[in-house]
Amino acid sequence: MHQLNPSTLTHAADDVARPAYDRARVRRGIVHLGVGAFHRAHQAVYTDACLAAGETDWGILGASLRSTTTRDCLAPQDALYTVAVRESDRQDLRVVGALMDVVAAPAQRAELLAAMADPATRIVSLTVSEKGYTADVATGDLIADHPGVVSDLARPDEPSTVLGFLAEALARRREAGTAPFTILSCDNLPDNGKTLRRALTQFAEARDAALGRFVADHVACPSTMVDRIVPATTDDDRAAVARALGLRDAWPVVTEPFSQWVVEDNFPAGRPGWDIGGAEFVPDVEPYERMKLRLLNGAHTAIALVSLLAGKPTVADAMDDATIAAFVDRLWSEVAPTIATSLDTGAYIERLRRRFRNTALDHRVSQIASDTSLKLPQRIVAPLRDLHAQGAPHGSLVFVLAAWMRCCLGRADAGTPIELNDPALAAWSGRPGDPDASTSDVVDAFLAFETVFPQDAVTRSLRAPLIGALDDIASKGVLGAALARLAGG
Ligand code: CS2
Repeated sequence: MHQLNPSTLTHAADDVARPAYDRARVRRGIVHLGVGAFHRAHQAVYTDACLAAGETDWGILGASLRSTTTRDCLAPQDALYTVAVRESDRQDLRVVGALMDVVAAPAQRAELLAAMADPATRIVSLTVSEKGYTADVATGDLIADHPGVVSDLARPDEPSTVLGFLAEALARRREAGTAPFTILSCDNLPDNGKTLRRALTQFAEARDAALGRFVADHVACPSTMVDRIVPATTDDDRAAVARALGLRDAWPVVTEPFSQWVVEDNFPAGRPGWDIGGAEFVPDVEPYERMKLRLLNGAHTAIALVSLLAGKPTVADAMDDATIAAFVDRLWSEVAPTIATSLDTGAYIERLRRRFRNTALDHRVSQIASDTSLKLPQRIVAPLRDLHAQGAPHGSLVFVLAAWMRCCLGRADAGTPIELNDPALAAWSGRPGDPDASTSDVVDAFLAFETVFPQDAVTRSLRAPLIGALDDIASKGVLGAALARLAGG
């Protein structure tokens, strides 16, 4: 079987959608940092629609900041790849051409910086996950003692962090009299544009006061809400895509039919007409972002933690369990009142139920559980604090925090080990390690973890309910404890 590339594309199965535009005429206008599956199933697809509609200025250079895998897989394919859209038994394939090339820093650091400094680049977009911002996710404050930040401030022309690359490229543009690029954060952070802007300004100021002012005065960081469920690609996916495509694709991406992108329209250097592909441009993203972070991502985190303890491997498996499904319903009904009333949360939740039950996606709960300590503040703790302030019920959110603590202790209900991929948790020195520690000691230790919990009276008020929930999970198992709570009203 041939490998997918521009010259073999004619051998692809007839029903596969493919770039109907001349890729040779497309110039690079976007550099994307963090060229993982999510970017390729989301922003690149919207950009592909613009290119198909005749735009030629917005080709994407994708960059991985650490791994070389995406570059190595996509280089022989001239950066072409397949998006497989799945629901029930249906799979629709589309070959996307918007990605022009992929580089992998640090080996190609000079090339990446040159592309970012090039006046043709007018947007730098990011999907680098919560930890890529080297900032406190709740406040946007730079983590000044982060080893990557310290090293990038000491050697600004050899950056390794996202902020280091952005600051160095902006410094070069400023020096050359080139207008700055717009920076578009596409990660699930609250106020992602503002959070990025705050951390970047602080980083630039620490590097050089004039650069700090330049960022503060001239760099636009619009906020966005991005949404599409994109599980990590597996070898089975590769094989299934190859069978249907008629070509080998080293790294296809698999996703659901649903896709949403709400973007704050603030692009002083210009932008593609992403609305052609279905994006919505609005003056204020905040209500959409809050609805998505709290209802979709919050439920995802809840499902992931409960399911790790209960031994359910995927989101669809979890939703098939009556107790977990009822627990998620309870969580949604508690959290919905914290969302602006102008949005139809009922319809949104109804659609989430369907999306989460998509059995054609192998969405592993372990994937969602990665970096949980950086996800809890905006997904669980923030709505909990809003509900607490209103005196409204928030027991399901407390239960999620107890389930997280139980997962951190390292054993599922069946006694099997749970390994969380969470570097911020691993780096935290206060993590309880004594197997004989009492529940109250365990809860006290976690409540002192400042990455997750603001150190104040609201956090202290969680102590007793958390001890109750954690004891309950230990004695009844997570599903038994959840069921008892659901029955208790
Ligand atoms: C998930 C998200 O892994 C996670 O934390 O909650 O990746 C989620 O699938 C996307 O935000 C959906 O748009």
